Amino acid sequence: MSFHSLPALAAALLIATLASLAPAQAVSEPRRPNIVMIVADDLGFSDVGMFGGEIRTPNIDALARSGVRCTNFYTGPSCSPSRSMMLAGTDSHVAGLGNMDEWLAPNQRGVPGYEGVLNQQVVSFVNLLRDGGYHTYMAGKWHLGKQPDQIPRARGFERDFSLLDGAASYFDLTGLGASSPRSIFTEDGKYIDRLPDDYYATKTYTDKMIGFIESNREDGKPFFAYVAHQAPHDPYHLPNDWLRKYEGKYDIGWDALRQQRFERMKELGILGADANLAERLWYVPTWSDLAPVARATVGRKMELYAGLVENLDHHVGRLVDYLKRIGEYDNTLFVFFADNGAEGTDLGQMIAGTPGTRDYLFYVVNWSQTHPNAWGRTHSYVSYGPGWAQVSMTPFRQHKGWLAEGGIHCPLVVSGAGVKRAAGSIEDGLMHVMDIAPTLLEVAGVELPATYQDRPVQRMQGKSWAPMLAGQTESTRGEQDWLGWELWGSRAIRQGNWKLLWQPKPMGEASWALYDLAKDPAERHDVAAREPERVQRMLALWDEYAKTNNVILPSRTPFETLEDQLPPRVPVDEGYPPLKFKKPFVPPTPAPEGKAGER
Ligand SMILES: [Ca+2]
Repeated sequence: MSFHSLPALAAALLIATLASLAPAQAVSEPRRPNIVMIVADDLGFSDVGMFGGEIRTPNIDALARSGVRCTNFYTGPSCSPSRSMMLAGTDSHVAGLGNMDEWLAPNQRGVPGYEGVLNQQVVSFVNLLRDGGYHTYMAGKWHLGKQPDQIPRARGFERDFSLLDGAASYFDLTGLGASSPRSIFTEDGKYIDRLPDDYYATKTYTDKMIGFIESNREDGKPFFAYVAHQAPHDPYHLPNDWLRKYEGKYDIGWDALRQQRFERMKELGILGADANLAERLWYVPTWSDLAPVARATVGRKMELYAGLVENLDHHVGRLVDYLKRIGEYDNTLFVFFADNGAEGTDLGQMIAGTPGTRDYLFYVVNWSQTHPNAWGRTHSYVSYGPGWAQVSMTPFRQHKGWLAEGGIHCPLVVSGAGVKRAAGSIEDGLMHVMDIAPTLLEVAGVELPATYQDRPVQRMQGKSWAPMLAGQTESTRGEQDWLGWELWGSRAIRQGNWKLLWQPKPMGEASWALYDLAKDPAERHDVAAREPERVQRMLALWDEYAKTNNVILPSRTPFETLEDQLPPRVPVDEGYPPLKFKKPFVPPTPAPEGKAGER
């Protein structure tokens, strides 16, 4: 509210008029909080400072210091399934993202729940917030459908500036591959074919969001602001003055850095004192075995990633500062999280595929800046690979795309209006991205209706965090509550501290494994053989999950040839075969001058 901007007399008259018109109880009712939800795309669990990272993130850290860090928060293993669960409050197999549109298997075509877009069986909670009197704004990546009835405007956003694709250039309209050669954007529900002259994704999304809030702030209605950053999803693109911020910083390599983060996470209380650290992926080399030139080149990728994350934090700070300036900060609830694990697959190369194909040619033409000096700039395509992704996901195993903890265990910060827990506290109860919809509806005081536009509304499977945030309950879920996952044939159930996991080879054993995450967050010890009854009980939960959500296991997956592409899976660090571990031969120092010729 900014009555102070009006002349005092006019303001006094206006207040008097409003008071005489409004019912008495409405005047005394506190205004509902604004909600700012910031999503970082593919950000790792340990990247942010307050989660143990060395990357400078003072603004996200400030939110964490004043609020709650949630250390047992789960998402889906990739972008669009997570985002569908976030908006619908249901499992992704109900909401239309049983599989990503890009990888829909032949046997899933036409099956309800596999539309590849946020389907019409679910209601986006944003529609309900809007109907409930909130302004609803979105800036950033959508990835939930491109048709007019699927875009942000149709799913509840009053104003938007949205990249409809799943990834793209940060500087221009260059798309990722031949099937989306040019990025598609909407602005306020209209498709646009031009970007602002000074466009840089992270900056522009923030500018647009500030503009949306500013445009309506005089009317006193609360707002919901969804900032869906592209950063730090690959390709890593940075403004010129951000390219060198971490130069030389990562010479220590992924093994030492992972250890450093691991220790820091224990100091901060993000991990328990006896937590363990995942084995290095068997196809990632020991850092000390890399030649200096390889270390410099591979290290440069992490430098760019870190710069991209710090830049993201910088723009989070701009939005927070703006809210402070206009006096809305104190009445705003902030939710910050990553949508899935850090990315260890080189998506650019994966799309480019085989020389001569359509995508390969697209890649050669549009992502042509392959020299390290051009990395980070327009038309370069850099992603940091599995070695650094494991650092980002310390202490977990594997990365985005998989159901090991490294694919789905993400950072979450909740702070601001309505959070009554001790500032800077850590909540380790089980939470899930599909809790967001019921939580934000409860915070906004909006009821879930039985029908929406004459259609029955799907039951929300998520649980509201509101009682936990208000300090009324200890955690959102109890020991018996459970969560399920499926993507690309990988399957998992988590109940209490136990996790039952099936992954195809070579990332899994193509059989069910059981982990006690309280003792073994790194999933190093499969205890299924020791706990047959628990396995049976959890298998029954998997059956229930699959049946309830109509899970159709895919006949094909993006990783179906992975076993042929990777070296055989062998135990790491055993020095075998010597070929892989021997130091390069260095010829002996030559004999002193004069003696060499004597034969
Ligand atoms: Ca993502």
